[in-house]
Amino acid sequence: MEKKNKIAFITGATSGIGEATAKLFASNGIQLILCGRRKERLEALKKELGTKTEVHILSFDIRNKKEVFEAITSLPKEFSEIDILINNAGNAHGLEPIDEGDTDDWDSMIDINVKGLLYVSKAIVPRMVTKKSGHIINIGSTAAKEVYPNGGIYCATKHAVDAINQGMRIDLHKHGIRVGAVHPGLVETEFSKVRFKGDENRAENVYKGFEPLRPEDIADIVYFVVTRPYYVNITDLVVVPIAQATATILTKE
Ligand code: NDP
Ligand code: 8X3
Repeated sequence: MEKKNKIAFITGATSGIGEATAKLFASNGIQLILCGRRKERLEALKKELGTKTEVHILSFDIRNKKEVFEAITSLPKEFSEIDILINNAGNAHGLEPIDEGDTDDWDSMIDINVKGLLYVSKAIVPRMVTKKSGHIINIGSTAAKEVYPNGGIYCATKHAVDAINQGMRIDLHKHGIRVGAVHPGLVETEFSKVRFKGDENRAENVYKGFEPLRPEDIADIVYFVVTRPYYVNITDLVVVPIAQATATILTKE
C-alpha cells in the first residue's frame, strides 16, 4: 500500500510557535491544516507553504464551540484523517495580582487555553480513536509546572493543560494514540504583546537582557517528538532558555 504523508492539525498557526511548527512540518512534507482567527495570515501561509506541501486553512475562534465543530466538520475528505494534533493556540491576558485582575481577561484565558483546547480535541480525537492511531501534542508552559506572581490565572489554565494532557494519555493509550506535552519557558513571540494588550515596549522588555527561546526551537522539539518510532511516546518535556532557571529566576545582563 502506498504510504501517504501525515496530516497535522495545528491551532494557533498564525504566529509564534504554531507558525514555526507549520513551516518546519511543511519542509518535511507533512500536510497541514492551519488554524487561527487572522484569515489573511492563514492565506499568506497557505501561499508560502503550499509550494512544499498540501495546506488547508480553517479560520475560527477557538472559544466558540459551534465555530470549532463546524470548521472541523467542514474538512474535505482528503484532510479528514488527522494524524497529528498540535494543541497550541493560547495566550496570557494581563499580569495582575488576583485582587486587581480583570475578569474578562480571566474568561479569555480559561475559554481559549482550556475550553478551546478541549473543543478542538473533542472534535478530532474520536476520529483518531476510530482509526486507532494519532499523536496529540499539548503546548503547556513552565506556567503549567509553577505559579508566578500576578500570573495565577494564566498558570491555572496551563496547570489545567498539564492535567488534561495526563488524562488524555490515560484514556487514549489503549487506542494506540500518543499524547504528550511540550512546556516552554520564555519564547519571544507575540505572546507578551497580547498579554500587555499591544504595549510593544512592555512586551519587548520581557525579552531584553538575555537570550530567549525562539519559536523555531520549540518547533524543532515538536518535530522531534512526532517523528519518534510509533512505540515511543514522549509524555512531558520542559524546555527553558539557559538564562532561565525557574519561572521566576531569570539572569539578565
Ligand atoms: P502567539 O501570540 O505568537 O501565538 C498565539 C496563537 O494562538 C496565534 O496564532 C493566535 O491566532 C492563536 N489564538 C489566540 N487566541 C485564539 C482564539 N481565540 N482562537 C483561535 N486562535 C487563537 O504566542 P505563542 O506562539 O508564544 O503561544 C503559543 C502557545 O505557546 C500558547 O499556548 C502559549 O500559552 C504557549 N507558550 C508560550 C510561551 C512564550 O513564552 N511565548 C511559553 C510557554 C508556552 P489568532 O490571533 O490569529 O487567532
Ligand atoms: C509563557 C511563559 O513565563 O510568561 O507561558 O508564563 S510565561
